[in-house]
Amino acid sequence: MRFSIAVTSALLTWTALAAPVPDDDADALATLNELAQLANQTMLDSLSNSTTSKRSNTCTARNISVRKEWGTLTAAERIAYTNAVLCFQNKTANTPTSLVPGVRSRYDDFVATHINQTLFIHYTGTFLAWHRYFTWNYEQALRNECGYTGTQPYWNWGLYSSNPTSGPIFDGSATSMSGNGEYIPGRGPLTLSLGSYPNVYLPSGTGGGCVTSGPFKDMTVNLGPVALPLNNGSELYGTGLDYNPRCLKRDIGGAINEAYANCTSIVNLITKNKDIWDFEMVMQGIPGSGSIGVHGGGHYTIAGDPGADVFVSPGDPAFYLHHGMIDRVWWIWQNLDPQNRLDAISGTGTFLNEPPSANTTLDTVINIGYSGGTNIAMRDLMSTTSGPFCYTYE
Ligand SMILES: *[C@@H]1O[C@H](CO)[C@@H](O)[C@H](O)[C@H]1NC(C)=O
Ligand SMILES: *[C@@H]1O[C@H](CO)[C@@H](O)[C@H](O)[C@H]1NC(C)=O
Ligand SMILES: *[C@@H]1O[C@H](CO)[C@@H](O)[C@H](O)[C@H]1NC(C)=O
Ligand SMILES: *[C@@H]1O[C@H](CO)[C@@H](O)[C@H](O)[C@H]1NC(C)=O
Ligand SMILES: *[C@@H]1O[C@H](CO)[C@@H](O)[C@H](O)[C@H]1NC(C)=O
Ligand SMILES: *[C@@H]1O[C@H](CO)[C@@H](O)[C@H](O)[C@H]1NC(C)=O
Ligand SMILES: *[C@@H]1O[C@H](CO)[C@@H](O)[C@H](O)[C@H]1NC(C)=O
Ligand SMILES: *[C@@H]1O[C@H](CO)[C@@H](O)[C@H](O)[C@H]1NC(C)=O
Ligand SMILES: [Cu+2]
Repeated sequence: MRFSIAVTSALLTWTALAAPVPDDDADALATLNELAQLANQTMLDSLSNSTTSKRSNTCTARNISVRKEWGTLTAAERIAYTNAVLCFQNKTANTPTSLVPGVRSRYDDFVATHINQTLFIHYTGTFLAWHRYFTWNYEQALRNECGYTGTQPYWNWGLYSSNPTSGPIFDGSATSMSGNGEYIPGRGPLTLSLGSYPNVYLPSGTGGGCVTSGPFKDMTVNLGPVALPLNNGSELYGTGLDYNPRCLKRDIGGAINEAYANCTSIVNLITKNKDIWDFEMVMQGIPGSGSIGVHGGGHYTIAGDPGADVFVSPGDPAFYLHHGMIDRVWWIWQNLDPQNRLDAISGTGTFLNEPPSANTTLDTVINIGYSGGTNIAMRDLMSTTSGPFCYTYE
């Protein structure tokens, strides 16, 4: 008896030391994992059931590909991924320089596309599906053009949320996505302005300068800025399309991550918003509410240049791990009630419907320009196991 108590408390101590989430968030992490398993099982069951399946699936439970959290990848798998990204940054661009003078690589094709379409893919009915297609094409390009054999990893923001640079994604090691920028002291908050809504002030992180170590230490950011908030109340503007080579800057910190993208906030987003409009607005932060949602939470945890620039944010390779998680959260939400949620769409084709535009529907066609892909209808982007897709999440 004494022995088993001693063993149990030793295990608890070990768990507490190794725990990547604070105690008050640990239950929410367990709940999030349960929700993911339930969603996954429902989805896998429907793959082989023509009664419940809303689509003809070409995907089976046997050959579906599985996207994983960065921390669960082996060191070799992480390095294979970052090597593929470096390779992609060294491949010739498809975008004509007559259209975008600053593109220097295939990687930049994706950045240029996102810059070009920013006002038609955020706070729109296409937001989730567009970023699903964008991220999937990036994953496919890494595989087809750079020999990557794995899947797109994701960043579960709730892990290490109070100290993200202590976690495996941002610890700056050779097996990370590179870490923080060099610390630049004395900076004020990041000021986010959105039309006539009150400003949102976000605490600065513990970096601010160029990334100092890891795979992307020597990376060159070529495009941007378009609208880059600085930590002194002003914003740097540009077209974003000209050649503007500079280092990758980050300003990672725990305050934004913990306040907006902890496990509890992820679980609440999924469970408290039954309607797609509420779900996608809470995820992106309801303007005027003061919240930036988990979407803003992830982006401004990375921050820096181009991470804090809404237009140019895919210029930081961590973007795709962040949007992997955005997609995973949508996938969980959808598959908790697929009959009602798989095809749920709300919103229009313009940022906060400004200027007013038509409602997005299943027939709305999107594209990702010179990044790749085709013109594709929303209908084909709603399920991760039909249309072009055949993947699930761990
Ligand atoms: C398919 O789903 C229906 C409705 O949920 C269920 O009644 C049926 O048993 C399922 N069929 C199979 C083969 O699992
Ligand atoms: C998975 O297997 C099914 C049935 O064999 C096949 O039709 C489909 O093309 C496969 N999909 C992938 C992505 O391998
Ligand atoms: C970039 O590509 C060139 C030729 O395509 C190759 O010689 C060079 O080694 C590559 N550099 C890196 C860092 O992959
Ligand atoms: C903020 O910093 C930028 C870049 O260092 C500088 O150009 C700008 O003048 C500063 N703005 C204010 C209001 O201090
Ligand atoms: C977790 O996130 C929610 C919503 O974003 C927030 O209200 C709460 O204060 C956060 N928890 C911590 C410990 O910061
Ligand atoms: C667009 O969607 C809104 C909100 O769902 C709805 O009230 C409106 O009637 C729709 N407009 C058209 C033209 O379908
Ligand atoms: C930007 O979008 C417009 C309108 O969709 C398109 O014609 C143009 O080719 C796009 N440019 C790039 C670089 O993708
Ligand atoms: C979903 O199913 C796949 C395939 O069986 C599995 O590898 C993966 O871990 C599952 N994910 C969850 C969250 O249960
Ligand atoms: Cu985006």
